[in-house]
Parts: sequence; C-alpha cells; structure tokens
Amino acid sequence: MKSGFITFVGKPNVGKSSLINALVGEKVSIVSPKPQTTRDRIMGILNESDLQMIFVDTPGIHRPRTKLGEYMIKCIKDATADVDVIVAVFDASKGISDDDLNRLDMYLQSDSKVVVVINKTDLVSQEKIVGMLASMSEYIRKGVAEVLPCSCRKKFNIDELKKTLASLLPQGEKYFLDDEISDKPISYMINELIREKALLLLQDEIPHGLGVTMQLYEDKGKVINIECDIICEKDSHKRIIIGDNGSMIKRIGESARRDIERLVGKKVYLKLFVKVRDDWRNNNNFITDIGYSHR
Ligand SMILES: Nc1nc2c(ncn2[C@@H]2O[C@H](COP(=O)(O)OP(=O)(O)OP(=O)(O)O)[C@@H](O)[C@H]2O)c(=O)[nH]1
Ligand SMILES: [Mg+2]
Repeated sequence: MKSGFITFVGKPNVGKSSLINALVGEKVSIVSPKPQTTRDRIMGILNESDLQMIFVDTPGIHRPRTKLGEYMIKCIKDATADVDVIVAVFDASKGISDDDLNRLDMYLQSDSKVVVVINKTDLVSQEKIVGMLASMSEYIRKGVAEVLPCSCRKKFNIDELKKTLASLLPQGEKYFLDDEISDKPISYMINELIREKALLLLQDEIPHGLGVTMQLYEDKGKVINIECDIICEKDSHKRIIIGDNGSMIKRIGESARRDIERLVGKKVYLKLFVKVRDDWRNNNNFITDIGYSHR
C-alpha cells in the first residue's frame, strides 16, 4: 500500500485545479479563466486498491493586497511544508521566469520530491515545448524528479503524470476513507460551485470581491433545499450580480444548481440572495465565517 500528499503550486491561472480535477476524475476544485480562483488549501483524493493519492490544491502565488490574500499565501506555505511531493506547475504559453526558478530552487531544498509540469502545451508550438524542456535539464541535475509537458484541455500526459506521482509516494496506510473525494464538507463545495458560476458569468471587476455563504441546507429525502448568500463589496456590484429583472442571478443559480445536483445526486431547489459587506476581504472574522480557515 502506498499513500501520500502531493501539493500543486504555481502562479494564478496556470491550471493547478484543472490538473487535480483531471487526476481525481471529479470536480473537487473550481476552475475559471480569472486569476485567483482558488482561495484555500483543498484536497482531492484518488483511491485505488493499493494506492491513496491526496492532491493538495493551493491558491496561485501572488502579492497579497487584502487579509484574504494574506490567508491565501499562508495556505501555500502550509501546503508545501512536510508533503511527499511538490508539483510546480507552469503555463507553457507564459514561459518560466527567474522568480519561478528561484521558487523551484527553494522547493528543491525541502525534503519533498519535486516534479515540474508544463501545462497548456496545446497553446504553443512543439518547438517551444522542446525549448522549455531543454531549459529544465539543469533542474533535473539539481534533483527535480521529472519534468512533464501536459495539457488538461487535450488530456495529454495526465495518466503519465499520475504514474510518475504514484511512483514517488512512500509505503503507507490510507489517510482518508475510500468514499471521500475531498477534505472539505459538502457545504463548502456547494458554495464554491456557486462562486465558480459567478466568476464565469460576471465581468472582470467584480469576481475578486465575491464570497458565498450557506444559510440553509435542508435534506427532504428526494429533494434538497439550499439557500446561499452571494457576498459582494459594493451596491453597484449587487445590481450587476442581480442583473436586469434578476436575469444574472437566475443564470448563476441555474448553472450552479445543475452542478450541485450532480454532486449530491438529488434534485435541488437553490435560492440565492445577494448581500453587500463592505471590505469583507479585510475582515478576518468574516473570512473565517465564510469558511476560509483550515486551523
Ligand atoms: N488551453 C488550456 N487551458 C487550460 C489548460 N488547463 C487549464 N486551462 C484553463 O486555464 C484556466 C485556469 O485554470 P485553473 O485550473 O482554474 O488554474 P489555477 O492554476 O487553479 O488558477 P488559480 O486557482 O487562480 O490559481 C481555466 O480557464 C482552464 O480551463 C490546458 O491544458 N490548456
Ligand atoms: Mg485553482
């Protein structure tokens, strides 16, 4: 039996959450084209008869400007300490910066094994990929266990990545029960799905300031009644989220409900409300209330 923790790190939007969802085969972490979609440490668990892989998703590395941002950076630090493998993810279309390389050196100084994934290879030429792989050869000498080009979009090398990561795990017993796919409760996953739909449907200036809290979860047997608040920071945002005659909130709700029904395996009645909470991302108590806390 092999088991262990594998943390994915990298800049915002490189595809960390997409890779973890592809490896687990379920949507455990939300995905959007907007940077800083993931705000927390989220575990996605893959079980096989003789193997348990615990993939740890993290927020994208950025310079924090709010208390929530500081929490996100702390998540990355906590999630890279004492894990079996650190997977440094890069976006092939963006290249690898000196900053990225400094961080890679830092991971190599830890006790964790280090794997490099160059994701989104579908966006660049074969030549560019070959060049990036060549530039990584020095890091193989420095101790990087493997450098893998991947594409979530084309499902390229995902199985190869899984095999590589499994081979790096130590012998050990399972940490989670076989039917668990995440360390987060169902309410957290539902709130996140609603946030994902809002991120996908709303304009650029609003999404960073959005939060979702659950007010009601009532399992009536065949159906589940759920009520959630979408929290934003300005009245003008509230108007946009609601939309003309409630059209936008309706779209967010319908799209979220479909995903939630898939997750819970039952019919769902979802009611959404929009609330304004001035500068909530700088209010530590509210950040904890909204579910961003793993201590
Ligand atoms: N073309 C292409 N797009 C991809 C690939 N993998 C992910 N994406 C897209 O890239 C965007 C960001 O993906 P995420 O998985 O949310 O990225 P992330 O690194 O988790 O981002 P943060 O949580 O913000 O740090 C989404 O629009 C994905 O659909 C890929 O292999 N190719
Ligand atoms: Mg993410």
